[in-house]
Amino acid sequence: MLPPAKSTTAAETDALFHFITSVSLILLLGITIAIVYFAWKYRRRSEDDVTPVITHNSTLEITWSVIPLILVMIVFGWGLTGYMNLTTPPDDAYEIRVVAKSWLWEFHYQNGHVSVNEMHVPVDRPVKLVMSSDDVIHSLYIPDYRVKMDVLPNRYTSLWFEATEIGESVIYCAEYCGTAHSNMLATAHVHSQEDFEIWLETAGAEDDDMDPVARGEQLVTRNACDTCHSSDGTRLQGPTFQGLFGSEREMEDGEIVVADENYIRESILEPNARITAGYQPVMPSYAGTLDDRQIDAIIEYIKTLE
Ligand code: HEC
Ligand SMILES: [Cu+2]
Repeated sequence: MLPPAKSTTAAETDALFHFITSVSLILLLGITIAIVYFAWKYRRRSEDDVTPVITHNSTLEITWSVIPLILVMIVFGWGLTGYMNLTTPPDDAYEIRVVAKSWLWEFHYQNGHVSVNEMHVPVDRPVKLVMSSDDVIHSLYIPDYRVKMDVLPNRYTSLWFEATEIGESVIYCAEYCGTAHSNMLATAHVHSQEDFEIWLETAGAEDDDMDPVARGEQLVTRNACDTCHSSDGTRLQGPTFQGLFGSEREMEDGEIVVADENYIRESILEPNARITAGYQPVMPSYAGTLDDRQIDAIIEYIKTLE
């Protein structure tokens, strides 16, 4: 019933979960049978049936106190070791900075590369995520690894895991954070150690050879602009990119702005500088995420959407 266990700590978490579930089921069954049996056994048989006065039964009382106490201590001890293990990342963990924004995930690697809604990690190596939010509370949740941690504004939280299988797993936001919360999804890509190094070296560079329009289109997908902006006229959280370039846009305060290169650049870096009339100020800033060349490419792509 549980998702596949794909991290080094998942098996232990599952074992404890199964222990608690089985003990609860056994107790539920035992207590239910006892209730039904006693209700039948001690039913009133005649008018003058009188219940005897029983003051106490020490053996019984000690038994039903000690057994649950032992069970609770087992769960506590087991839970505590698991918790300590999950909160203490190994020293050699590879560190990734995670920034949550409504409604996307950014992963910043040690060489400066940033990937949006895609987390790339090496297999069989502990990875530590140091996380914070740019706006409201989010929560990073990877069911396959059995890890979940709140991501807060103005404070760092962290979690660690070691993936045991090459492949992909889903990353969810587990804290209701607004309209597009359910779209706040990312994918964990687990590579062999070698492929991970190659990915890290080439990920940022590879698109430099593409022509700007194709690169812009790719960046719009990779940076999750398309969760809020369509390219075909559909109204999503934000205005469509179709017909945007060169058009006159009305702002919330009545100002009319022509959507030229500078306007688009400002919209990407400082989305709250001017708010398009009829929309909520929910766009996250991409300052520090997109560099000038990438913004150029996105502008070139938007220009083609007439
Ligand atoms: C979470 C949703 C969301 C994401 C993600 C998002 N935007 Fe926006 N964007 C909006 C909203 C809402 C507005 C309108 C309100 C405002 O001006 O801030 C907007 C406005 C804009 C505008 C001005 C449009 C107009 O019609 O005036 C541009 C250009 C833009 N975004 C580009 C981008 C690009 C490029 C990306 C990705 C790098 C992106 N946005 C990602 C929600 C989003
Ligand atoms: Cu969220």
